[in-house]
Amino acid sequence: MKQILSIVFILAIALVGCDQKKKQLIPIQSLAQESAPTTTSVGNTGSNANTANTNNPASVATVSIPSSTSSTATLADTQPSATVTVNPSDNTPFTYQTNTTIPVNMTVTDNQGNPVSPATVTITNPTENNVLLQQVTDASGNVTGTVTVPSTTTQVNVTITSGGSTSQPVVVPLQVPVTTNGTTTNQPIGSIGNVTLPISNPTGNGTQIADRDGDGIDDQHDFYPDDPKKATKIRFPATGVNTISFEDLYPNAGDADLNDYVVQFYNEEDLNAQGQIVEVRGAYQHVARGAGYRHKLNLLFPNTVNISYESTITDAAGVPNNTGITKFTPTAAQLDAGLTILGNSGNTISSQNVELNQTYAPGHVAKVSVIFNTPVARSVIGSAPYNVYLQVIDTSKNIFFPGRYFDANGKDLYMDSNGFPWAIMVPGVWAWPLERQDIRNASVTGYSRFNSWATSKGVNDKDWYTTVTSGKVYPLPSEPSSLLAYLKGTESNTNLFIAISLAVFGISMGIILRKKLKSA
Ligand SMILES: [Ca+2]
Ligand SMILES: [Ca+2]
Ligand SMILES: [Ca+2]
Repeated sequence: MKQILSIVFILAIALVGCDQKKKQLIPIQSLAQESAPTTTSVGNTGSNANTANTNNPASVATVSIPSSTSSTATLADTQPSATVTVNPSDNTPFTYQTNTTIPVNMTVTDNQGNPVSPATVTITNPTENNVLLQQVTDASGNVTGTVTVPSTTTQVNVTITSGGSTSQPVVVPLQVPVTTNGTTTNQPIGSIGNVTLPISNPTGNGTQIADRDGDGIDDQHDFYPDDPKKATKIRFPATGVNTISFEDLYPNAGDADLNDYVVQFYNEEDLNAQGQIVEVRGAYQHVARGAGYRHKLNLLFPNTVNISYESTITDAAGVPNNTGITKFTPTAAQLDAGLTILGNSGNTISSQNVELNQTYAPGHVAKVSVIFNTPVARSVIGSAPYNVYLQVIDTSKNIFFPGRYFDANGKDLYMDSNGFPWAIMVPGVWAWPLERQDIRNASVTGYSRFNSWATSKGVNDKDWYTTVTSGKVYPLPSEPSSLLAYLKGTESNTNLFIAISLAVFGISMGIILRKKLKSA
């Protein structure tokens, strides 16, 4: 009986530390020995393995990243080679994005050119040590999806797991040198392409991998090793929160103080072994309302998805607020109308939080759960923060991020007459400008490198938000954000509650067992 009791107590203690352990389970690949590939050029330079395979500098070209290893016995000792595409003539308009989404269109082959299936492709960000994409190749060795990283990220790591072992990472640069008409410039890659393993038949002959739930992702890479419906957890941002700011005068240009409606948020996704999205969670806190209008923060998914949705609302102190949404399965019409994350902004925050003399009073917190009753590919819903938008109650206008909706002439409907967006996302806890202080105006801005970033169309000063002039932005308390502090509090309380319940359960089990022993 004592043994049973101690097992239950150990279980209880394990649960208290459960969050921490799960975080440690995220597979972190060792950093590669080699950094960027040797210099590549795109153009008509002939037969070198590192050059692009096009004679037309204006078209999409493929750049090879060579393997650093020659053929060796096992996958674990080798570094695969990879290709990326680059499109020197790409002129995607700058839309003030601080993150970058890169398509992945990959076929994994061995050194004989045969597709490798099954193989697990894992793409991580070595800077933030987080998983960006993970899925098993299909029968043709293919993997399709996207990875999303902060625009400051310079490289990602790709590893291949097959036949019970994992390759060394191949380091994929997110910018490559491109030579056009004798001029070499760094260009962003257009996609991550094929990966070739320097050995043959890595799947082996029925080599068993430890895969308790049989979903095809080995236990070491499986964030949910006992749940065959889930394999990978992706968090956005990798740690902490990001900030979303809206200007609310759409369709008129705003004053660019980027504080009319501000939320801090993060998202988490659970994916299955095929890389399909099974579940999305989000936490959002309303933190500023430098506006007269009232708003709602909504989420728009394609009306074809089959989901269950719920939103739990509390105030900043964790006291439940009855404006949440009970779990329901939205119809196509309800999906088209948008799913409410946070309701009427006239009620979700008590202070505007936009003047130096306004004491910070953060607003309501929404915890959102989206369960995909039918899992969907990444292409269906896109990347976090997905299609989140502001509904302005007073004007009946919806305000979206740029880059999504265009008129018949191709003009972005959500870039204003000055070429400025109504919505911007900034990494981390970001101190927004004071009321009516235009972030672009050199004499009042708190962000001296913002204009350089904007006028260079995102090429220079990608981390403009890290240079802040205090006194010219709203004086936010230092990190961690109140959202994270709040969530940390509620999560540890929940686990503590489970632990205490289990301990009580264990004690009662002991009592029952003792009674049984006595009566026997
Ligand atoms: Ca598994
Ligand atoms: Ca699993
Ligand atoms: Ca304002």
